[in-house]
Amino acid sequence: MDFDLIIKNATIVTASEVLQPGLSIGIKNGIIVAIALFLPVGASTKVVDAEGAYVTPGGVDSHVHLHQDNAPTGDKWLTGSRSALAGGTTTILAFATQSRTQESLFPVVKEYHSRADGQSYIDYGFHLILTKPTEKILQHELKAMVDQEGITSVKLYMTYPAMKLGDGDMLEIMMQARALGVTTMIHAENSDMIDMITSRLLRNSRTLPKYHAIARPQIAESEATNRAISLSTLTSTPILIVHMSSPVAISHARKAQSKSLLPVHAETCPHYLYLLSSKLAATSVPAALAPEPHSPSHSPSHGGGEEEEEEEVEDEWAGARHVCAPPLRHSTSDLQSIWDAMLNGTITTVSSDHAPSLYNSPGGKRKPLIDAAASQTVPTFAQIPNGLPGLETRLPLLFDAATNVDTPPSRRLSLPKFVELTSTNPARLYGLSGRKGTIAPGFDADITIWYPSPGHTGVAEGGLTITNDMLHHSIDYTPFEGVKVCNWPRYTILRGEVKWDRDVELREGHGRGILGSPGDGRYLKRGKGEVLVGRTGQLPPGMREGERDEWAVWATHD
Ligand code: DUC
Ligand code: ZN
Ligand code: ZN
Repeated sequence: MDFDLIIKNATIVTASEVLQPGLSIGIKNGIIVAIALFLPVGASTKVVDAEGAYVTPGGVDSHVHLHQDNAPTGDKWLTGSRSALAGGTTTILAFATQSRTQESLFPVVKEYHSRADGQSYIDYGFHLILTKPTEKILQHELKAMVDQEGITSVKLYMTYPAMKLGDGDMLEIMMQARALGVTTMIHAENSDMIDMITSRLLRNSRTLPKYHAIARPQIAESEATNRAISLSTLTSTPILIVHMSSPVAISHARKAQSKSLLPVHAETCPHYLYLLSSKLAATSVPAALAPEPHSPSHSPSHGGGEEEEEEEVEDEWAGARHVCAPPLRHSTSDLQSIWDAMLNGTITTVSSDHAPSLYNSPGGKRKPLIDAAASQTVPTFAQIPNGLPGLETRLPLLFDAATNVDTPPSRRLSLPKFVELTSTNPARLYGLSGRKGTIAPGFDADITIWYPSPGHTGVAEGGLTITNDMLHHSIDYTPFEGVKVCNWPRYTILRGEVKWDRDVELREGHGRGILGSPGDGRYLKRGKGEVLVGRTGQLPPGMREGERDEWAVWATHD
């Protein structure tokens, strides 16, 4: 048998180890079939020489919003998946959302398939956002989603009028999710706290983007996280709390994990590791991003240091570009607590939560300004669409933490930890074990290759500075503009084929470096996630043995 592709001289990184340098990976029909010190090159075998490079599993980004109702949709499947590919990611899980008027999930999923069909450069799957869990959905359709569609995860919102669920609905969904082995993701923020603060801020003319962070304080995240954990404890349902940003909220997850009452998983995102809420107070933008009637005035930017001065224009709405929920937090010690939680194992997965809006567009982050001008009202932070772009920058930012010698120890990931958080764990948590998330025989040959030595990689000595120009999404900014990283994937390989080569020039219509095409990505029917089942037969804390029979009536029967 000739291999289709051999990656030779590889230093393979898995979630458990960095393997000895010099191994070859043999790939046939898109699958890794052999790993050995020597593999024979056949007449038709292509060879990639990974001498000096780290070879990691393709990224799995398990929290992405593309072409979604009820969410910013600045990127659709084509541009979003292209951007992911260029950043080393080979699998994305995006959301299909039920609207409150839809009583059945089948048309929802059909619609979202039609949006993604033939558009994705990389493999993909869906989570379902449940906004109206009817009896029919809970008793029949969720199971059909698992069996027929391979959709084995749901997201529940504790905030936002169009999506928010009460505790009763959450409990009913959790009971069913436990029975079906469905992974339950939760957006945990207390909506009443947010609404109360927001209306009082607005009444007092605190309307600028910077008030967004004040309106969504850490206690709103912490209360909802604690409540979600209580609901999951009562129902013995494992949960996964998404986009965690606050130390106190994380401490609730850690406490639940360490008492091992039941599995509570936690996700964070690069923006909660790197960016502070002071970004929301920005009052100028680079001239190139200036909204129309403004004219350039003054002031150099202070992005990265030695680069030439870039003209900026005043724009009191500039901070809107950093509006996301939960919001960016206040202090470097907040950021450090997220790093600590990754390093001590509380946080088990890092996604991008790519949910972008254009800045400079009527439907985007400046929408409140544009609407207000038309209606002669005051624009407010509460009208800014939430969410940031981040699909393409997720892996380079975290790979930097794993390989940059200048990274302080408190923010240093090991290479196996990098792989675990960005690929292996998300694959396992969402039912892709055995196919995605590691480099081993039998797995899809989804592989990212990083050449760290200067001169070997296309990455300039000393690293590179992230700019929006170099990215492949369709968004007019990146929140990481000016951030330096020491490396970037040179190759991204999807099921055995090189689909991204950083050194390749622009292909008309695709963007620089892109070798793949929309439609290369396959829909993934997923199995059940390895979130572990909750306690079986163990009473929730505080219940007495004498109550066991009664507990069994509601906890184990329909
Ligand atoms: N929740 C998300 O999951 N993403 C973007 C914004 C939000 O509120
Ligand atoms: Zn969310
Ligand atoms: Zn999200």
